[in-house]
Amino acid sequence: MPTTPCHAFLGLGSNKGESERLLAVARDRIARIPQTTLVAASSVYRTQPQLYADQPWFWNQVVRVQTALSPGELLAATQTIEAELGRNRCQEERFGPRTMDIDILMFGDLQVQDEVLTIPHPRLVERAFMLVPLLELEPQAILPDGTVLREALDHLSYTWSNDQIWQAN
Ligand code: PH2
Ligand code: MG
Ligand code: MG
Repeated sequence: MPTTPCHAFLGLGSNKGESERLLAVARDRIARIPQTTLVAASSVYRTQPQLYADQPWFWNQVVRVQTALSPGELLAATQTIEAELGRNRCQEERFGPRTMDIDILMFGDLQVQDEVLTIPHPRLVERAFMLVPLLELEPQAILPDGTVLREALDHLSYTWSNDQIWQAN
């Protein structure tokens, strides 16, 4: 059965190594994923670390891709890129510093929940560092369950100035 290409949003994050260059390399590799086109990229944001505060600030960005891959295939491709950019999951702390994290934030209107993948990203609505760049690309973004992402962002306690994002939790 032919698959209709889907728009997906990927969240990129780095706070270890040459993060700005690593973001550029990641975008380049994403653009080369088979059956996938990189359609747009948000600005790059400097963001206060969340979940585990005692680590360097992150560089975050969201990109929009059009892909004919399945969510699982797209995940495999992004995990390959993470590994090529020096990520070693066995040696890192959960939520701690990493050279490159690529998360599938949304995948068309799909909802996925299995052992390896949850779509939309389970912490998307709580994280200004994902919502601000995503809304830059798609101001009217709505989750499959009807959540209006602009409203989700309005409920967070965060500050954003000069492309720097602080969040109070
Ligand atoms: N990623 C995490 C944990 N905390 N904080 C910011 N600001 N940006 C991130 O990308 C990030 C984080 C785990 O993936
Ligand atoms: Mg991840
Ligand atoms: Mg992440």
